[in-house]
Amino acid sequence: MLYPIMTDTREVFDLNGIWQFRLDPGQGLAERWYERPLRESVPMPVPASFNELGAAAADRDHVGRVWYERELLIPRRLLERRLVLRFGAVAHAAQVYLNGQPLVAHRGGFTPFEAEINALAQPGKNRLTVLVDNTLDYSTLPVAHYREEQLPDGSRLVTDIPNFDFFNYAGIHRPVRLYTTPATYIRDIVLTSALDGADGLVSYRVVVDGVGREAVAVRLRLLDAEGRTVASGQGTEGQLRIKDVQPWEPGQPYLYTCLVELWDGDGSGEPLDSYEEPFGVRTVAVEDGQFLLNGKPFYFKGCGKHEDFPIHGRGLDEAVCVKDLNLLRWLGANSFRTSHYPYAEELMRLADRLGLVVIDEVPAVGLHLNLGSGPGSARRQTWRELTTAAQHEQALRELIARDKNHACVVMWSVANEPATEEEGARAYFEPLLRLARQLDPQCRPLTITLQMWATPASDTVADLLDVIALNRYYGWYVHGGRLEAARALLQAELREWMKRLPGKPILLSEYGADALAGMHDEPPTMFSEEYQAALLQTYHEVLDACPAVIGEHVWNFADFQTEQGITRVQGNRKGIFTRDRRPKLAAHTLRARWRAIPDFGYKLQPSSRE
Ligand code: BDP
Repeated sequence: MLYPIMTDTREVFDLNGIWQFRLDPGQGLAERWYERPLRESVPMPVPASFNELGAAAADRDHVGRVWYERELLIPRRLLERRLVLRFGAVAHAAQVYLNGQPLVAHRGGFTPFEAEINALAQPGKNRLTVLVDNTLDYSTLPVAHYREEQLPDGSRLVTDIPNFDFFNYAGIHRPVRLYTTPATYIRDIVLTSALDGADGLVSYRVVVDGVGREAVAVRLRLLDAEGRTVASGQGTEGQLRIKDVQPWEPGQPYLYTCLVELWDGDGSGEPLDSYEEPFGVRTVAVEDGQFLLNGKPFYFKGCGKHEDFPIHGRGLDEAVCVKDLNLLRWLGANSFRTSHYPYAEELMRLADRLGLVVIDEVPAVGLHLNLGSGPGSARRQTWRELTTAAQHEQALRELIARDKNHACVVMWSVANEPATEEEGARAYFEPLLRLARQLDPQCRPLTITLQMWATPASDTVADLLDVIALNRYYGWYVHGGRLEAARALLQAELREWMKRLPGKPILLSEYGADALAGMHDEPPTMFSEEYQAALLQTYHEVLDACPAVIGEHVWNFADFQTEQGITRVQGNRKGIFTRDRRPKLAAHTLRARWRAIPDFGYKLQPSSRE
């Protein structure tokens, strides 16, 4: 799916700003609120989460539907064009109405969706209404425990407790835009690249749609960063050679532009449609126990993150995006994971530009009914109770469709901490992994991050993955406060993985400890800044000695909001930065380490071998 941009043939209109908003206590659909202007509405910014903008706990904790509405003024001349309304992301389900008529519905809170509006739009004023539902349950991604109960005073309590460790922010989280295309238009561009000596080979496929699509000619040019044409071709499919290519990689994130034009069959006049897709030339492969980027063994240094900030919650804030990526570079990091859901397209485009490598994750989190937060203590059968498979497949399709051309994306994470030690996991994941391999034109490696109960002895899916990704909390949830025990347990587990799957690379995809900024202790105790830093250092000694380890992602980049609970102090404090992005001691520890570790060839240095 193409990102909306202005070109010679396309216009983009921003529909962000203040909309009308109303919480729905339950009767909105029955009363058809979409048929007339929203009553009793309050102002609400888009994009933003609605949860923390009011002062009432009831707003923050609302479970169910909310309504957004705005006026959409459409100049008459625009209706002669193909007009598309596009939502960057609405969490978690949306039903969109235009002038009271249903336009498009979408399930899944982290990927874009769009619809042509010409049939329902009128010149002048239009009413755009969006019904948003934040309910999560055992059929959705992420997974939550939806519950209705009667309290002793007769009142009804509805809760939807996340089966995951971040606050269930909701609303219109990413930009809303209206854009035009000509009647015959470029629907999609698919790019893959290879290196051939000093040259780059770029294969392309252009998908043309709309009236008369068979009759148009496709022309394509590859431009370098200065805008000079370095290769050109025609037709909907082909391969082009870039002489003396500048590959994309961290440290030198060189981007080319693929300019696609549609022309009338006889090639006369002006282009009918044009689009510019930025791309990098680079290769990714897992071979001989190494993660190869442009044929060189890459070492991942970085963090798991969240889209999370005070006030606007999970709503896109491009200032925060820029700040975060700059701080990652300040740390000497070269990568991050979009834990636990696809991040905004705007951030992905920045990662391409700034040269940060991304592990791109679908919102499959909470697929474990026996880990900590599950209600009741009886052993449950996760894969019998969850009905997420269809949604999981859709999320994977939409993520790969959106992000397939990004140079920064080097691996897909198909789930975070699912119950891979339980019966049914392999049958659940095998088809999804197969599908991901079919869908990705670049055939990127696949991983799933494994939780602590998925051990070399109990896990049932790791052999299907290209990289074993481990989330480990020795010294925190297991043997908290005991760093020597943490060291011994981590060492022993890594050894067991190397025995079970020799030659399979291992990424430590999460490790860390909560630290309350400003809390200090010596010798270090849990929650102090010193303990967080000391835990990371203990892990690093073990990781450096293990040849199978191809990278380290600390949990988490910054403190973040969660559901309230007895283990969370206004959120999860495992950030190496505070929620407002100020460094804790651990950030300095990591900076000293990561600036000394090269992006390539780290484990080939003799000192890092066991
Ligand atoms: C891991 C989860 C992550 C949590 C983290 C923690 O993948 O989402 O925030 O634990 O408990 O299990 O801090």
